[in-house]
Amino acid sequence: MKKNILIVGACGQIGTELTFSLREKHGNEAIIASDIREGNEDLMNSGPFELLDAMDYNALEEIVAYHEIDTIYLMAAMLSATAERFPMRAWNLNMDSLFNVLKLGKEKKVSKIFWPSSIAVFGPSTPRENTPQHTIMEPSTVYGISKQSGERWCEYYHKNYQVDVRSIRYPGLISWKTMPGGGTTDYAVEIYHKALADGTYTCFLKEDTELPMMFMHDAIRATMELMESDAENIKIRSSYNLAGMSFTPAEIAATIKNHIPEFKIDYAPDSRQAIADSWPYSIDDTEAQQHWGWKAAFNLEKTTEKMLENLKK
Ligand code: AKB
Repeated sequence: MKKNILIVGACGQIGTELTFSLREKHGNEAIIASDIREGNEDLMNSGPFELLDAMDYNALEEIVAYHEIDTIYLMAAMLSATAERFPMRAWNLNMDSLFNVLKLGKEKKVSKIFWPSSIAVFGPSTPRENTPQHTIMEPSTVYGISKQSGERWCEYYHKNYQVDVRSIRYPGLISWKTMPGGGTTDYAVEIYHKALADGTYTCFLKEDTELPMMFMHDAIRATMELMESDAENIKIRSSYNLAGMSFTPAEIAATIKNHIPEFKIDYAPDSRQAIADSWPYSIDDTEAQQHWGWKAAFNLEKTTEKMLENLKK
């Protein structure tokens, strides 16, 4: 029986930590990491790795057959800020890679798929406080449009072809092992690096821009819990709202100051401000709690403590 897991986009911010966590749980050899380029030394040395362009269906199909893959986590994507600069490239990457894995699901070449969505599926007309699971969704970014379309396709493949695809709308993710790249929420990682290296940070969002965020440890746990849940618990096949914490740049700066009193922040908002202004302040994740028992563990204070502690090392 096939039992191995393939992570596509394993060298990115989420992929790296997901690879380590799945390897810890299932053993190194059962988790095949893949990406368009090689990752950091720890990742490359911890188990099997394949160079793979997620848009190349034949290469993907070959790896799935060769490694006897049962489950795919598709983590490759172009994020919000970069996608605004390269709209068609973002659309092609984000959609083609999803269609490739959904096709493998439809043809029963894999039995389970994880695909990440984002709070970017919401737009300026969405209620911004405690944004519900089902609400107005008129995303105004290329990334958001691709994620919203992806959600509709996931639900469609589940309903019409019984593909077991599961998804989470990730908020901004905060991690210390791998840097994010090309997102609007990236400031919430950069700020810790700069606070430790220089004692100052110039933020590309305004001080009062509140956004939903989550510590990576919680995000990985949520992803694994969702994937381990019995299929009958997964009642939403588009994507689940998921909440961790919400804060502004001024609030994260204040928690850093508790550890580094001389830390200074200033603000120089750029084009990412408009993207942030179109997203929710906070998320209602009642369905994730009720359907598969989700509960976040990290607040801003705990996140800051862990980030500074690990980055110092
Ligand atoms: C981004 O900022 O683009 C991502 C996201 C919220 O999906 N971190």
